[in-house]
Amino acid sequence: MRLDEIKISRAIIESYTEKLVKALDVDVAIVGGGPAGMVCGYYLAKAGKRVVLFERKLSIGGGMWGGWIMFYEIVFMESAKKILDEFGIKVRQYDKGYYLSDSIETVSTICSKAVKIGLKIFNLLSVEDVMIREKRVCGLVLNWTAVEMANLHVDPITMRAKFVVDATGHPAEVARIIERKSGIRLKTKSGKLMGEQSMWAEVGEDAIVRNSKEVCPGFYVCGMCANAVFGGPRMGPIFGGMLLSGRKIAKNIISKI
Ligand code: 48H
Repeated sequence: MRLDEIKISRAIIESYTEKLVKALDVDVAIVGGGPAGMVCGYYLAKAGKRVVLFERKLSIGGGMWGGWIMFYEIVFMESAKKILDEFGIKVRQYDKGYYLSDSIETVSTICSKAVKIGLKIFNLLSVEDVMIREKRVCGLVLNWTAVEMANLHVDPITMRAKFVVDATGHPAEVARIIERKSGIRLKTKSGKLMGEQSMWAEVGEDAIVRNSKEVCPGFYVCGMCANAVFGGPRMGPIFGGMLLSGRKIAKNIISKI
């Protein structure tokens, strides 16, 4: 059989376009494919929800690949072990209450299981704005990351979602856009972003899960973004809170759809 380049191009264009069109109107849109966003997407997809995840970079996994200062190990506590066990990730006990996993196995397994169960992941797409109707966040405005990087003047596309989740990590990018543009008072103490605090692993881990919640109608945060929005310390290479917070937001949204 001879290979036809045009047929290859047509196959890719048709298949990708079909996926993108389906992503324009969904139950949940997640921004950011780090550990929190992916775990959130996994549980939503597992519950049969129509859920898409948009990731700016070529690769999914956010800050988890690098483990701790490029040592590809992550640490987590007993409370998150169940999630790693559910994914079938190899876990080693280091000491009482301290567990380790290989960050590369962890990222690739979570990603694989999430996609296989139905999470639609779009890489190389950056969220640059949101849609708001009657003071409720109801969609996202997206552009190709390549357009963003080249600083080209190219208009974006728009998609609708019943719920939007900001899982963009430290920068809390979507929350910042809403704060800057919407005039909506956020459900934080000040009504604005509270900002991330300095390293304190024990407090930060608990705070991440507590702070993973609704920020304004239609809009939730999970992962590192939650502490940036509601104010909480960073925690270094402890990743249990990211997984627990992603699962919490998924459960929260599932109960509302
Ligand atoms: C599309 C975007 C956009 C955008 C960003 O940083 P992440 O890994 O986030 P989390 O919360 O899942 O995990 C945090 C963890 O990695 C971490 O940084 C920890 C534990 N730090 C502790 C410490 O003390 O430092 O992933 C966020 C993802 C990234 O892949 C970004 O590329 C992506 O979101 N992203 N995608 N549109 N506008 N902004």
